[in-house]
Amino acid sequence: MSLKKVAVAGATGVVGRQMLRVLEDRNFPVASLKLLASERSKGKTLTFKGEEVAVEVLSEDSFKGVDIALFSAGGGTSKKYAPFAAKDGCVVVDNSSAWRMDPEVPLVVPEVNPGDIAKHKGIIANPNCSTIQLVVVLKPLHDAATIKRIVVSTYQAVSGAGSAALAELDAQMRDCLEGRPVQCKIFPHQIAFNCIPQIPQSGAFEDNGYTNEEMKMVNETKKIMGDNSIMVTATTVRVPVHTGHSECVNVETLKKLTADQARELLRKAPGVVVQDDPANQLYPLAVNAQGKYDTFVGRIREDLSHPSALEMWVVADNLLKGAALNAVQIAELL
Ligand code: 25A
Ligand code: L14
Repeated sequence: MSLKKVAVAGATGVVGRQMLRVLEDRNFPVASLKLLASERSKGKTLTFKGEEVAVEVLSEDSFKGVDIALFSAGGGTSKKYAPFAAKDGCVVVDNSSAWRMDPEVPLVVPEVNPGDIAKHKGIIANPNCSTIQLVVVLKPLHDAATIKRIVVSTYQAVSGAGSAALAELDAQMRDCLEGRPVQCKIFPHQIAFNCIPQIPQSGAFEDNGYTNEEMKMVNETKKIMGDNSIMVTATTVRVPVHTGHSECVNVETLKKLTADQARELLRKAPGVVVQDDPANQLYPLAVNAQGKYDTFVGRIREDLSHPSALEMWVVADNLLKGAALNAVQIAELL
């Protein structure tokens, strides 16, 4: 691989910081690194490979001479600045939802549809965190037995909502334990010691009663798997976990798969680790997935109520496989 000039937009955010860690950890061939964020981060520095790098304010001219830009600064920022980067010959890997359903933009999970990268015109979209860990596990089952319908419920960590949200969870935990009233600024309700069936935390609901996050899982799953006939229904829930999204997944297949057959297929699947030994209380846990690159699956069993369906529990680090790692893997393929 030749050395690349890399920029990270949103470098000071929770995902941006993980992007730097992953670039470093995987020894990405970085010729130079530009860190971009909003006015608020002006004057900050971040460390990359032991060196301090100053954060610059993102502008239309930030991408001249840059080969690859990883964006994670929210949808509005991507919508506005990614086209300037693409125009300057830079390839953008965008972690926001801004471009994902654009028919001109590939939506890529390297274990599932790496070939779609070739169709890019300057912007490649990184899927939603909950969708990525779902499709990594479901792709081998789809190839073997054709998935007809997916019913998924998520238990999503607070870090998905950014650094201010993490600070709110911690403050509310302290307030609850010390008997003070909690304050809600980011989330519409108390998140400490609670579950909130609304993601994102503002402007979430669509006319059909689903949230944006739920509809992202429906639409992105079909696009990544390249199969519009797969039926998907989702309920997405915020839980008071720092990092690591968990999912309860029910999959109905055309051809029946036994639990043993599914485990066998998943043991061979790239990026997947089967943790399924109920006798020893072994199953995936968010606290164990945190900091890991793999997607973990367990509690695999045949659905009692259906002749050809499976139940399973899927967990991954939402900041790594759900965001920063997947983006860096796409950059590696580029
Ligand atoms: O819902 P969306 O739009 O899809 O957004 C998804 C995520 O993007 C971030 C935020 O994640 C959110 O969860 N984000 C979006 N809009 C934002 C906004 N107006 C926003 N963050 C701040 N302000 P995050 O908190 O992990 O931040 C991700 C990175 O995005 C950079 N960023 C935001 N707007 C930008 C931008 N970069 C360029 N141009 C813009 N217009 C952001 O840089 C961060 O790198 P930053 O300099 O704005 O934030 C640096 C530090 O500021 C602290 N912080 C976060 N939120 C707040 C805050 N401080 C005060 N008030 C806040 N509300 C954090 O410590 C952060 O590290
Ligand atoms: O579409 O947990 O990538 O708040 C990622 C973070 C959706 C919301 C996306 C969260 C967002 C999600």
